[in-house]
Amino acid sequence: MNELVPTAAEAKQELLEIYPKKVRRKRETQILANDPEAPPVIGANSRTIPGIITQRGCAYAGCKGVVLGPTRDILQITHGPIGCGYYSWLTRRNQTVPDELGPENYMTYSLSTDMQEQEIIFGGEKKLKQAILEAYEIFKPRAIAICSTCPVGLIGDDVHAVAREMKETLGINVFGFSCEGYKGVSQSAGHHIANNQFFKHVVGQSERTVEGKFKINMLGEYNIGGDSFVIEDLFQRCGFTLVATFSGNACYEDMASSQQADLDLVQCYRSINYMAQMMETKYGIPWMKVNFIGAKSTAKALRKMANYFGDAGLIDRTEAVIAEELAKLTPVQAEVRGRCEGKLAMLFVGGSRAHHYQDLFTDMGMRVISAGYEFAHRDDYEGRNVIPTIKVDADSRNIEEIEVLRDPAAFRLRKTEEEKARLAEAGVLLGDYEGMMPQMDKNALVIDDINHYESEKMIELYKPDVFCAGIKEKYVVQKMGVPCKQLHNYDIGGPYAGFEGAANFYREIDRLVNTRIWKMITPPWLEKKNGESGPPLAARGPHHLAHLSRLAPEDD
Ligand code: CFM
Repeated sequence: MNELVPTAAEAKQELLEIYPKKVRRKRETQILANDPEAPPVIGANSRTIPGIITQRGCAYAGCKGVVLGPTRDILQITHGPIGCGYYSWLTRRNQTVPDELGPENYMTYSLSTDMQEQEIIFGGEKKLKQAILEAYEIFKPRAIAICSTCPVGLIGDDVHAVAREMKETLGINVFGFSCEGYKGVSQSAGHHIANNQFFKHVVGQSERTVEGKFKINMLGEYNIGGDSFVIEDLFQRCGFTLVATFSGNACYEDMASSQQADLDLVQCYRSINYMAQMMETKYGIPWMKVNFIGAKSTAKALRKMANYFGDAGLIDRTEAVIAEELAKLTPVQAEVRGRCEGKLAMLFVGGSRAHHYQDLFTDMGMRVISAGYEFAHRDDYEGRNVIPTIKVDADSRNIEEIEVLRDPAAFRLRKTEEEKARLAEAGVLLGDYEGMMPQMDKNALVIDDINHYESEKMIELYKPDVFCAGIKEKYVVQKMGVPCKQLHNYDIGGPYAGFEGAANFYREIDRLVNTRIWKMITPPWLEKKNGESGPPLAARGPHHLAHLSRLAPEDD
């Protein structure tokens, strides 16, 4: 039995071996040994090869499920056959607390036009109108959003025309999303489509004046397992005024007045960077990349925010909150470190968590030996500076790029170029994201759009102590004797954001990697042919990772 784990090159070779030539040529560009100093060019955001079992979702999932889904009082109607509405119903564990600005909560409902063959043949617009009227009668919402599924685009229903007509008839905001599942190559297309429509139809629609001194928007935080609640609490204690979150625990009114903020925070860069850029162009709001996953990264984000505003009182309060939280967290960190230090993690998640959650593992002294996104773009891996060199293919060209101009009435320059340069010198970088690769170890394997076969192979080759992925992978992985932590919906866990969330995560991972149950499971590749079991995975001795040279971890 080989006690040594393979080098990155050997592992890559093993992963690719099974593929026919053409497939291998493509996957070769998507599986890379990392170099944090000079991130290699990765093949990303391209079509999955048919026949491969990808973990990706569709554009409808990215739009309806991800960006629109977490809002509580925008009534969402799925125009399509019932399955799309049904399977996007409450599966993402978004939470919300209604308040006086948005007292309704429609999250527990799933509304669909339930298209039948009749509508596929003769058109579904009539049924959509009827559904909107019916929904309005029952709920009297302040806004209705219509999400398109594949057949809507295929048969040519004009959801936007229906939305305009209904807006006129009902006197409330009604808007549609052309987020047919087949758009683009993954849910990433749906994010972009959602950003565009939110920007066009919601941002700037409210007349209310938001009071508060240090006004911010939180973009790309979707309140899975209560993360937003933890972050909101930190903001409040430090003295920031949160105008809107896109879109965790958000209501229509919040989002409609978000143009009044003086700083946009971008957490999940992949799903919402479009919004940040459009807001900056139209209203003059600068944006800053933050990460509230991990103790060090949370502290860093809060400090950057306070320094952006530069107010002494705000800076002091922020420091006091950080100190108070770290005093509670440090003993937990020390305790779990004793049991988790040096253990190995792999993360294959969506478009930002594969990066963000590395900070939590670093806090615990664990090592990330491989990570990758399902649907991110090159900038999420290599950093924003590569954007000009990204080849735009036909799939991306199909997604609308809306032209945004400065709004002469609403534009207000928050920071001049000199002020921005001064802030950058002080470590407060605006409008930038350095990507995942610069933060990972040299020679760690970076894998884009990992598929089912490769996941199994990676576990066999590296025997990680924990594998982070989603529900599609979870039970397959656990049957191999390796714990799988779901980083999409957190299973029943969370929150994991901020300091409080970090403590939850440390404890949970500690339990997962140190429980003895895994020692009782024999992975399939060790099973003997005659039905007799070989030694369990955990009996295979320590990991040898000589080929990974450690780099001092830097937060984003
Ligand atoms: Fe952003 Fe997300 Fe993610 Fe995402 Fe997602 Fe998600 Fe994700 Mo699942 S918006 S890219 S499309 S952080 S639903 S809350 S966990 S794949 S890594």
